[in-house]
Amino acid sequence: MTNQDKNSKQQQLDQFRVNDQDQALTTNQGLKMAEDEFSLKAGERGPTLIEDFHFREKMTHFDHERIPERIVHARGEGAHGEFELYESLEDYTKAEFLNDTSKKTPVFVRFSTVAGSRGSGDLARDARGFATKFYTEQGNYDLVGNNIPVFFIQDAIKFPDLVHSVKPEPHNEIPQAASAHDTFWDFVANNQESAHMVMWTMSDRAIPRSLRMMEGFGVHTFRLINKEGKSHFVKFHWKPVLGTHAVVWDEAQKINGKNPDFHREDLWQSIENGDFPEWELGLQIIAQEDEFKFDFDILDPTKLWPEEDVPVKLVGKMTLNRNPDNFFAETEQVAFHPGHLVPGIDFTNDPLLQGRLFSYTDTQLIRLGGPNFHELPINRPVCPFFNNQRDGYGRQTINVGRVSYHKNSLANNTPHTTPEEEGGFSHYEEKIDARKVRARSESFKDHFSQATMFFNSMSEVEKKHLIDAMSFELGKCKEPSIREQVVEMFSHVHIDLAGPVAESLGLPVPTEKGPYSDKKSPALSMLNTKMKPDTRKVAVLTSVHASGDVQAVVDSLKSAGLQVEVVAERQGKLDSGLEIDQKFLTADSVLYDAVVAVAGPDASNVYKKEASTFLQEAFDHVKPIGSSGDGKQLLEHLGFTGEPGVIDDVLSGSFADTVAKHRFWERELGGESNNK
Ligand code: HDE
Repeated sequence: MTNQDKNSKQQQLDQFRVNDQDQALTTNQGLKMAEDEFSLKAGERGPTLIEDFHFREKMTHFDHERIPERIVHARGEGAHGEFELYESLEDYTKAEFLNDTSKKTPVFVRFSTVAGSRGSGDLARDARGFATKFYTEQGNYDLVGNNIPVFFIQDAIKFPDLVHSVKPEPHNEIPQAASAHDTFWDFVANNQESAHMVMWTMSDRAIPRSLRMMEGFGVHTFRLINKEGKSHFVKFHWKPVLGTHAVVWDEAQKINGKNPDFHREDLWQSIENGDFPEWELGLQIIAQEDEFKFDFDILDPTKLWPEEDVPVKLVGKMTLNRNPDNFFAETEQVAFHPGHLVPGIDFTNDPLLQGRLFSYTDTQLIRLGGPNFHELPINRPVCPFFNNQRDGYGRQTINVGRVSYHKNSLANNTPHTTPEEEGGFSHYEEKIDARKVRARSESFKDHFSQATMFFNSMSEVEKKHLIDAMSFELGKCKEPSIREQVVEMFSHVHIDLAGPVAESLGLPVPTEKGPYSDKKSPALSMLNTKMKPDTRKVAVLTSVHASGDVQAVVDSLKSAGLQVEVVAERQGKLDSGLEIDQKFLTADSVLYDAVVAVAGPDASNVYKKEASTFLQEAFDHVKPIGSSGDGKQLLEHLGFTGEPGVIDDVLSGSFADTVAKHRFWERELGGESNNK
């Protein structure tokens, strides 16, 4: 890629990228060293000498390599990309990156789980962070969102309580990256504003198939401000081009063991393969004068705006097309802040958002060690920045001159402010006439209606998964009173949820608290998402010496846009000369979207045993299953033939269409629920 093809952020980062290959090893002072394997000693068998500056520098640097992990969202992965706008939004906002369709804005995105530590597994049942830094020519704009459109609490002052409850319990630091424990559910039952978000975290949304297949939400209501100073309320959405898909819970738990980097690797590999992840940016807009036209308060972060009532307008597309060069320098040091704004976007009085505006800078000060984190390459704006801030740990800018104050005459009163009409940021002048109180608005007090709407909007299988998830989580709680309180609480959401959960816990079914709202929002069901086969991963099972045209199967699946791995008893090559990608020992059905059996009765006993286990598990996880040639006999033997999503001959017809359907839930619903 020539320098001109690179966007402004990549050109800027190039100045900091260093390639050590073929270079002489030096100390940090640039001194070439003749030896790097032996410390300086008094005699070959004697003590190490303190004058060994090379040893001391190397060891000291190593000792200081770690910084505190993020208190929440510690485990994450990032990627670079670009954002393109479909149409000018100047009627709503003066933000230039949302006005000019000819501009591509560089972005850096970091995805994360919330509760687990940096080294925890990717498939924890949890919300996912979805934070985007737009490097605009007017400064950095950060959209620091989640894959769930609502939040557990309504006021930021409760965030430390929420996080203390969900993090591993303080006496024994158990469990890691899981909400299935007493303190979390104690918090839920005693802070019932969490009801709606808990519905989402107990749903399949909390165990995504891929980071590329999940939605993103800004959560809070923000404002868009146009050139005339007119304000509209807005909610931000990211809609994945591949649709929104999840794995099933049994699979999630197994993936965490088989490949705890499942999401991280999937993101990395897709970008390396050129299958660039894409999302469309969506806006829901409410006119200023319609603020009070809804049956919920639009400033309440535990409420969403049903898409059927306030449509999502798709306004642009983000493509992630480059992996970081260095995880620490980029993904670990990136510092997001919902208060990083550009003119044309502003806050509302959502009390959760207001508190976040304090927390994010504060946390970077401890995490990144001082106030100069904006100078780190990943955090630098692509536009110039000047002010009178000076000094502090790790300062890199060499500010010349003697003036570092405003107002001044010695530097002609510069750096100068910029009037609003010329692009200077100025806050939206909202009229406030209020008493100073510690209180919550009456309009925030309905905690259950939208939780009920979420439940009503789920398909039968999604409802079953919700019931199973709550039964699992509460089943892991040790205190009987917590189980009882939660079941009682969710009887306010729906008896069809609380009832089966109570039964599975062996508790009396609570009394019905209806009438329950019958409102539905079909957009909330993941069954109404896009179904595409692209980049879905298929395991082709075969045996080293077996007959069967594995090559033809691989070619046909690949030509349909699927990713294919050949799995056999050992690595190396098949008799036909085809490369084997995985052996049964290193592969597992939970790591694939679909499975195709090719070898038949002439295959080895190892194949027959391993392939049967593989296929059985894929079948239980209601995945598409196929065969080719003699492989059909194995499916017959397992009793799968004729079942939904099971295709005898993947070479005739399009197996990709079957894979696109993701799962065949009717197979699951035909069986018995674990609760019975
Ligand atoms: Fe965060 N959150 N948060 N949060 N959050 C952090 O900032 C906080 C909330 C979100 O990839 C921290 O740099 C408070 C909602 C993401 O680097 C911290 C409150 C949403 C990330 C913090 C919230 C988020 C964070 C920890 C309640 C969705 C990861 C490290 C008022 C809209 C960003 C850091 C990354 C990270 C505070 C609630 C999203 C401590 C006080 C709601 C995606 O500052």
